[in-house]
Amino acid sequence: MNKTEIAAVLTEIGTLLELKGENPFKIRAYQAGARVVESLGEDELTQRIEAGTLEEVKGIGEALAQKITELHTTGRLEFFDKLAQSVPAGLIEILRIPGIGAKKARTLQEKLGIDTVAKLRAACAAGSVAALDGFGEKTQEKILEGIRNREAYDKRHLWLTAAEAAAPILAGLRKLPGVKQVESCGSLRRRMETVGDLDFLVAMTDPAPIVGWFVTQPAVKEITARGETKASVRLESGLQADLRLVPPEQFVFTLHHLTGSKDHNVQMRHRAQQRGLSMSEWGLVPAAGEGTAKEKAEHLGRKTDIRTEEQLFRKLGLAHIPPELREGLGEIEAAAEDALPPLVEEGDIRGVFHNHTTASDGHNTLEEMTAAAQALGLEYLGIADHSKSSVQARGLSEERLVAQIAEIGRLNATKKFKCHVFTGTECDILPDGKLDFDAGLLAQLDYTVVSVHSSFRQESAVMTKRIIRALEQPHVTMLGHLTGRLLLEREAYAVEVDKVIDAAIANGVVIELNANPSRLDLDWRHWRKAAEKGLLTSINPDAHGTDQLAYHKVGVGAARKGWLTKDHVLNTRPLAAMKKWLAARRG
Ligand code: DGT
Ligand code: CA
Ligand code: CA
Ligand code: ZN
Repeated sequence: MNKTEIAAVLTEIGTLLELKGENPFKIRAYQAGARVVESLGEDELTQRIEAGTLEEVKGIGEALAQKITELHTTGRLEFFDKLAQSVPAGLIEILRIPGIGAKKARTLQEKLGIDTVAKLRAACAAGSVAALDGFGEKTQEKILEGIRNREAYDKRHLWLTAAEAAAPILAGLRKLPGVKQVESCGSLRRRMETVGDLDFLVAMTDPAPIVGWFVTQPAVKEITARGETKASVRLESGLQADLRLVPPEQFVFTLHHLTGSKDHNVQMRHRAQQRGLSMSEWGLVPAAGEGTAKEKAEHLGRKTDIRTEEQLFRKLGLAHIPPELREGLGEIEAAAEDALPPLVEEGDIRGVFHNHTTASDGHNTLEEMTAAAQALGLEYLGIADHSKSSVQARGLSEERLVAQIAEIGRLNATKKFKCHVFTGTECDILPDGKLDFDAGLLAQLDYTVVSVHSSFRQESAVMTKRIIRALEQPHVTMLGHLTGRLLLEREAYAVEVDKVIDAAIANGVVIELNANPSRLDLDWRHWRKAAEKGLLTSINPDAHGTDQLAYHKVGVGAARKGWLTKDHVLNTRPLAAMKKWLAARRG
């Protein structure tokens, strides 16, 4: 962590201690410590930590020095994590509302029993906050406004929504005169499932016209900050966007820094330090010698021979780490051993399973879907309309499914499309783990996806048994959206994911990576381990219309975050191999 981050943690420790009514001297020690750290030079801090002379600084005792060192080197502090856990999460959230410090938060809790933002909003609406000593009407109004703003600003956005908002801005920036390189960094570049804000980076020779162009884009609703080489705006959707402008020779360093993640950056800086280097958004410079990292970088300036991220990683003895893997989850260790996997790519996808038509709740007919899949260059399209128990989705009865199998057979026979259509179903897993269709019918299909669409509130053990029972039935090819989560809308249902993964492997069942941008289920965080155990996935768009077939590209991003290679993904197989695989699976 850098000094600003460390100071912020120390300040927060002070606030949490105050909230808990701890000894005022202790509280003040942290608050003062934060100010001292902030006043140190970044390099001085690093040097003192390395030399063990932090305690010589006035205002930093032994305990504080230890904590600062832990934060600086590991980016974490156990003491802080435990302290934060001991305070109700709602109270910590309340503290983040402007105008509420520890003292006010304690009063609210003691007098009105308020320990969540929701309770605080209700109390403000009822006027009981204004009636408290030391609050009043004005404070109450300010708190309400703070809550409303936080709700708007805190909202995260689906990756695809953010990517679509970024695309025209990226394209526009690339066309401006004097612009050398443009990239969107941050969580968008790392393909996180949700994005907090956009981070644009531009290498240029003249900043003025670029900032001017950025803040006057049609999608911009409000300019929140504007400087010579940076600007921040809020777009109509509520999404915020930052712009940073740097000289061309600095681009690669800022690109890496702004791509993150924070954890990855902390580990990279640590690796640089071990090599006597200081790594920052300014450059990669020798740690020794006079001057700040920024000054040194400017001094070295154009003499640096590092122009690409490849070269930057190589300088630290690392293979190139794709942005998707930069989460501080072992990618640096793997890159050091040249053991990063060759990640699956969009172009590897040969066809897509789990798609709906107007027969159930899709918006397009079988032929429209097939034409669209072909236009995307896909060799095959797997249809999987809902089964009869999903009444709200117009699930197919046995008769209608049999008719659809015949219809698909006729379509394939006409050879009207080069794209082959596989027959399938998205068959409900009933609350007891039985399937909505019997084995005889499933045996007539090319493939079967089984999914949970009801009784979401079952206890975890019941849900887990239910799903595993379904996986043990004959003719089950894939498990659909394992956890049922809808990003930013609905939590996953309670289920023991690891047990389900083991059961899928044991039964030769594929677990889908549902590529709908609101699902991305199973989550990327599970895939590395699951694939190592031998689990196979299929990246399924779950398209309910022709415009959603390309969702598989969003899924590829999540698969890459999960360290998956082409071999881990079933639908990278060409048509002939796919037919063979499905036939063998059917037995
Ligand atoms: P988001 O926007 O919440 O979805 O996530 P990010 O990763 O895009 O985070 P953001 O926009 O706050 O910052 C972009 C990147 O810049 C972040 O991934 C790492 C780097 N960065 C920003 N602030 C800090 C910081 O205080 N310390 C460190 N080490 N890196 C930072
Ligand atoms: Ca961001
Ligand atoms: Ca940002
Ligand atoms: Zn479904």
